[in-house]
Amino acid sequence: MLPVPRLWDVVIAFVFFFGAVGDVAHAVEVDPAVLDGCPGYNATSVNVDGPRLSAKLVLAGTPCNVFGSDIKVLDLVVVYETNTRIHLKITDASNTRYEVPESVFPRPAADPNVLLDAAQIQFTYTSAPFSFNISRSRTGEVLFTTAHHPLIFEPQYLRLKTELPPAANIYGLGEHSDPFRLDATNTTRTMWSRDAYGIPPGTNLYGNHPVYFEHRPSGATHAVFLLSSSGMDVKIRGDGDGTTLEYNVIGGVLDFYFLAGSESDPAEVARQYAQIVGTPAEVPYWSFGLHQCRYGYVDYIDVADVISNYSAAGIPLETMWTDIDYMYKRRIFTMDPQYFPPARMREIIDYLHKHDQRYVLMTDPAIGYLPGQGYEPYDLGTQLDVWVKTPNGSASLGVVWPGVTVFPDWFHPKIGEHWTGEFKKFFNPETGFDIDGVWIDMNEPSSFCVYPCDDPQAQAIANGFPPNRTTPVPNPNSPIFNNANVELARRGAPSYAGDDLLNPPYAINNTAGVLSDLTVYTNSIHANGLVEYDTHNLYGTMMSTATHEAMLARRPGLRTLVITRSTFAGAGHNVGKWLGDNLSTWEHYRISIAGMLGMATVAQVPMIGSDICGFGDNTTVTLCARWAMLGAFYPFMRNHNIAGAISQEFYRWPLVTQAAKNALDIRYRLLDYFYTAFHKASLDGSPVINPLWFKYPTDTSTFGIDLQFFFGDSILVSPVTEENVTAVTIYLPKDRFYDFATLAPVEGMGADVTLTDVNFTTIPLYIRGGAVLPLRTTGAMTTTELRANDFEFVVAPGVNGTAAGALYVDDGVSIVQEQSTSLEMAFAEGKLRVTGSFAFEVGVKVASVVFLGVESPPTAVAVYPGKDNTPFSYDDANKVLRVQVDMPLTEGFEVAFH
Ligand code: MIG
Repeated sequence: MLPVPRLWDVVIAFVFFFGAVGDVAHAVEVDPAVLDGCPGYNATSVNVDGPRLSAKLVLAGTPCNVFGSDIKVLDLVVVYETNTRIHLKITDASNTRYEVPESVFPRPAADPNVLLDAAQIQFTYTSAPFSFNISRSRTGEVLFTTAHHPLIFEPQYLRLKTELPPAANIYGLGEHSDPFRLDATNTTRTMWSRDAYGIPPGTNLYGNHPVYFEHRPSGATHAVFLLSSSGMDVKIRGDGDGTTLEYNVIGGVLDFYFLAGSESDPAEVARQYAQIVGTPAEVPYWSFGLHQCRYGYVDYIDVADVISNYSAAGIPLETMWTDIDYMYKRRIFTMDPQYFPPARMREIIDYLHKHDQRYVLMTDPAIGYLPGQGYEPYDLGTQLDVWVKTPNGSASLGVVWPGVTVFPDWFHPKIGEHWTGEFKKFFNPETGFDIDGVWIDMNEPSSFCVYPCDDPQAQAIANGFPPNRTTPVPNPNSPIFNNANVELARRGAPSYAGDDLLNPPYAINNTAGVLSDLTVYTNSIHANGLVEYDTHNLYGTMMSTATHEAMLARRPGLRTLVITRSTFAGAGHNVGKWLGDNLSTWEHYRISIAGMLGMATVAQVPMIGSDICGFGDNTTVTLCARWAMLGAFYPFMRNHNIAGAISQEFYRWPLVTQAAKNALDIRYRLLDYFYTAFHKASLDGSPVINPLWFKYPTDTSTFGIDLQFFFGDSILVSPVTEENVTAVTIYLPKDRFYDFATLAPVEGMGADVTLTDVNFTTIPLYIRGGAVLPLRTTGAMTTTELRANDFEFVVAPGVNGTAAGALYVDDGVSIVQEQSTSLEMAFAEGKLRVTGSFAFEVGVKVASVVFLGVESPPTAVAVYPGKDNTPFSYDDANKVLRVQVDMPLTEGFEVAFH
């Protein structure tokens, strides 16, 4: 029997997406003069105790009450936490206000021995009216100043504004589809998680990372992080006289971390930010392989065909994915018996595992509201009482894929029991579906309802799907589940008396519309009396953590791969992310680089990638070919497509097949190089993807570049960026490079270079001088096979004639490694030294060492330990010396030539 096409998907997707993009924003523009005319505060009772300063801030005049009543007295606490970090917090002196809970975001410890004399940045202040500066100690340069812009602190409106240099170089404040360097003349970055089909620029998207890096032409970079999950608009405005950056926050407290960064090495600021949000999780080695996904694989035969087509085409497919299509009536933790019969699905998963391939399934947070129907995920969660609640204690309802739904409350003490329990059952390796990773979606959280949820459109969706559904749509505010615990749990929690949690006086620029549109109502209650209004932006990260833990419980001791859509600061410590519903357009191909830089480099979420060949709309052959190659340099490489669009697996067109094969071959050769970078990131937060200015911090031409980037520290990726074009103009900084294809030296002149004849199966790559790259030798259909390939070390000296690199090898999957191998490679004066620890049995050898930029053929080459006269070959055209070394990775060695 042929499966029936899932028309409902298309109908729902259409209605939903139409609804989402049809909404208007409700931004308020306030005359800046009104805000600057507010009285501000005076600092009194200032008390300094070592690295800690505290003060009372007392309202300094007639309240201006712009969006509520000015709070009369505030507490200010400033702590020098480390030599490079100042923590500044302003709260209401007399009322508890919401703060991001420690359970979600553990605060970094302060160095008890911090020395003020060694502090790289300074806090100074003026008492009346209160304002403060953060400046760089060595130079006195002001990095942040609130002078001239009074602080405003009202129950639902907090405003703090700094002045910055003209045309300031500001990066971050993601997630967004804006240029990597934000437009300093006019940018508003709104923080409010939103299901953002089509990822429009200038709008709030799925994730929220209220941190920015600011880079100065001197080469210095610092960062400012506002630890707040409240909705906010960060407004950047500027002209020739200067730039201002203004926080407009609708709740919580002002909780800032100022990071000194460095005067010469931008990566340092990323490492300092990692000290606050946590270093990124190490992911399994296999997760760097190619992932294939789509929405609309309508049955298990589709899934199986894709797996075999990849193999027939000779394209290495590491991991197969399945979207919500597998679920029975779109209910999580179910398998559709007709289209995805469990026995067949187990066969597919077994097949994949036997071939060293993997499988990933999607899970959504929303759980079908199906009382009395024997749907365990709902029934058990109801027993445990773990749903987000309305103010009167009933479950807060929405409309998502399964129809009317409830939403797990990740704050609930028993939610782990529920979520992990369902994972253990459904994804049980013995009796369930033995997935290798999880994809979590719709966790903004997304709902199809605009506010209030009784509008005809949402009802039409709910009534239309699933077919023959009989469950009525209850009014979400009706008291269905009376729950005494809610009131108990609220004791001691912040008071919201008088606050308007649905329509606050200051409306952030939420593209979805009002705060409760297309999500859980903002007056909903979480455990401990927390409200959705304050915690909305944490939902995706909390689901991520719960899912990471559920996966750990299934496979104890193994690293997890969880790919989430919504994130908050710190998410990268446990999970990876994809950049949501892009479109199959060149604009989205290009913006994917900025999106990746924003997450990998600034936000510390390095396991990141965009949907390759584009999610919405139809791709073109050349777009997909170019994207296969660009995507080979995303940390997370996944082809994904919307239901209804033309198929875009890499084997669909010969050109794309060839492009994908070429790029994957390079990616796999570089995999241990990249894995080594990831390992370093997990230890200290060093970025795995670098914008050009990270490597050339005083070259102002690099500051705005977001169509080129470094994969790791040393591979410059410069993709072609337009349709039907075989040329690209790129910037080559003043430095020594090597063409990755020919290995020939290339002198960067600090100027644009136009590359021509870049055919549709080639992506321009350069090795940055100064690197020793541990490449795998070519040819592998899985990462398991790849790990049986020998190494080839490529020595690419920089302008000063030296080069250095590292190689880290472990078992690729365990959280705790009993043994690992960690090498350092250093080259100078014709000699490469390989040293390190060799505890992990790598099982392969370094077959050859390739020296680049060797001006003339050597007279002799020696390998130690080994023989004095080692065979070599020399390529005069490209200045490449190739030495066959055949050294096992069990001890150090040297290769010298003269
Ligand atoms: O409302 O699961 O971003 O990747 O294919 C759309 C179906 C729901 C949105 C995700 C997309 C996924 C789709 N999902």
